[in-house]
Amino acid sequence: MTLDIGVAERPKFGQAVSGDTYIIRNGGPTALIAVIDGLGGGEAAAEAARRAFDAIDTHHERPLQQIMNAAHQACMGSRGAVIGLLRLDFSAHQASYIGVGNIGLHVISQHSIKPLSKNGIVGYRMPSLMEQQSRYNPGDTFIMYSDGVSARFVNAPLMHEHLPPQPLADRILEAFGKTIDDVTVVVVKTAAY
Ligand SMILES: [Mn+2]
Repeated sequence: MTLDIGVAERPKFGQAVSGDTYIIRNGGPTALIAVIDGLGGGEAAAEAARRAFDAIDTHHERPLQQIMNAAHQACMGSRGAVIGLLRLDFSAHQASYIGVGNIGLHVISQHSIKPLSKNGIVGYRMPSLMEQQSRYNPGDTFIMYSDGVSARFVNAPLMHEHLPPQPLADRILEAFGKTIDDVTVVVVKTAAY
């Protein structure tokens, strides 16, 4: 009801498993959206991503910093991961973001919302975490993606086609997904008034 969701993902060319994964926890007054990229490739990357997934899933209602720290603990001894955490508060129309490592977030909004991820590796080297908060307008679209997606998509003509989330995710993957890395694109469109 509150979110229209589209997801497109595929493993690196020649790999059976992806080291990327994602979480969407929606259904209350807020939602949590996470994109996780286990470092390296194949099974070891997938194992790191699974550990992060479980920690985030368990703690998904906590503040973002606590969720990220739980993932950090869980990923110690694994390959490590890069993670983006987005919280949407549907009544305050507030978006909060924490990203560690190369996860991208692009927001289609009248507001200028440009949250950035910080350098680091979850499980190894955590930067100081600061939640970046912005107001959004109902109807805004949030696109989170792993580094298997070229960030050039944000300037592509397809961004002006007003596509619903699933076709938009599919088109971004198709046109801007790299074959040399795992690819994940998560698109969530907030409900308009
Ligand atoms: Mn990657």
